[in-house]
Amino acid sequence: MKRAVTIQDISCFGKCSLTVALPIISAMGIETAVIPTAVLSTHTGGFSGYTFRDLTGDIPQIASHWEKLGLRFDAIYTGYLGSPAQVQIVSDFFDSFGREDNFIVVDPVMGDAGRLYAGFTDELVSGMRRLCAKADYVIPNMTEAAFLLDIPYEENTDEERARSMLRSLAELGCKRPVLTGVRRGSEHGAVAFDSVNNEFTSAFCQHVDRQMHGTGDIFASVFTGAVTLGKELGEALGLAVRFTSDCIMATLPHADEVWYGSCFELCLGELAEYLK
Ligand code: PXL
Repeated sequence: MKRAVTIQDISCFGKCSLTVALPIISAMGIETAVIPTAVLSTHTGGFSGYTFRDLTGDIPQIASHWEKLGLRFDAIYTGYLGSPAQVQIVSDFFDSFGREDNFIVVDPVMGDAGRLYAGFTDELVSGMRRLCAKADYVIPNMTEAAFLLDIPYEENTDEERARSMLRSLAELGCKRPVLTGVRRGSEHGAVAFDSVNNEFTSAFCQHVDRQMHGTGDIFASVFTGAVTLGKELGEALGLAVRFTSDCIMATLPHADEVWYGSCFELCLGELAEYLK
């Protein structure tokens, strides 16, 4: 059985980060260990007054116990990290648990729609840039890629601009960057660059003009699960685009009630079928 570890926060209410990654990767038949980086009452998108308990100090202790146990992971996948100090500690975790025969996915969760999430600073952006350099795969959205590359955010980025951004992302040091939020006519999708083989792949689906929280986490979780199961980059990309799009479609009838996140639960039972 394959084993992954995912390192991100728990937003107690609101569907994102660990409450998305854990069920999705588990549903793909992969043992999923977690390191919660913080506990928040809700995610930070669009609310004020949420609680935030920082668990940065626990991460090295968990890592050190796991080292004594000799634990190994086929995949290490990180998402939302709450501070530059946490980014550094996660980078140390990569040094301890990254191996020749496993891989690292960094989803540099930092913002959306051209803006950084609440509380995020330039220092976090530079830390995330360094973390991305250690990853085998990075999965920024358009906003995060613009911050990582220090270029203007453009909402409507086509495949050609996406390819040039992906080449620049690879220059940061990551072998296989994946860029989400790419537009192709009435479609929306993701483009990936395998800098080792100098190959691009892409996957698209119908664009839905609605912001939905947590879809980046759904995409990154399915993508990580698929690569953990040994799928090729193009297939993993296709699965992640398809499942994310199906979750968005399943959410639309409930869209007035579910501003805390998308209804991925309605599709979760089918996820194993996508892998056949
Ligand atoms: O979905 C990304 C995410 C994860 N965790 C927290 C967030 C967000 C996005 O806003 O606030 C706490």
